[in-house]
Amino acid sequence: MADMSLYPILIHPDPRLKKASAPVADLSDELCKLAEDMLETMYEAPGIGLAAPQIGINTRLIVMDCVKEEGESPRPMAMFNPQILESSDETSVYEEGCLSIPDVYAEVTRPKEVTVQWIDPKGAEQRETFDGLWATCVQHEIDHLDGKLFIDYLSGLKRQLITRKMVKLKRDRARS
Ligand code: K2U
Ligand code: ZN
Repeated sequence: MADMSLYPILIHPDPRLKKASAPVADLSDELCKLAEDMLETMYEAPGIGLAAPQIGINTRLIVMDCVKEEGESPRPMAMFNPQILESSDETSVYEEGCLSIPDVYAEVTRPKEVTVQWIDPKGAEQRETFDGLWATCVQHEIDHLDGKLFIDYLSGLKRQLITRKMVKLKRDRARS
């Protein structure tokens, strides 16, 4: 395998997680290599999604692989400039987590189905409608590109408690 590199994942609170990311102007080999490294970082975490801002790169690139059933072949996806074209009125609730907010889980309500358009690593424009965990994940990742975290959907009090917990976690990690 070409030499892959793992990236450290930023932990909330971090200003880079709140910044809106810039669209990709031109696809390049290094951006495709970045997508490969992000998939490697995601699988190692482990996670089912990862957005470039989470590794401190504010560009509009997300990776996903929500295949969870053992034995099913994985479906690694890299999406440049993903855009939600349509969202269902019907919603679904999922207990979400975030690799940038470790060990915190909370219910988030989102549209059940979304139609997404993006550019793939070959530079081709793709469009697909997602439902289930894929729909939840792609919305969670696109939020990251807009500097939005799943805790932003919670009450101010809950968000404050979680942020304080993360500040303490970062302090303890810095000490160890
Ligand atoms: O973006 C991220 O931080 C990775 C997220 C993606 C995600 C969050 C909520 C719901 C679906 C996807 C996760 O931390 S990946 C870990 C995970 C694994 C299985 C199910 C939910 C979350
Ligand atoms: Zn996240």
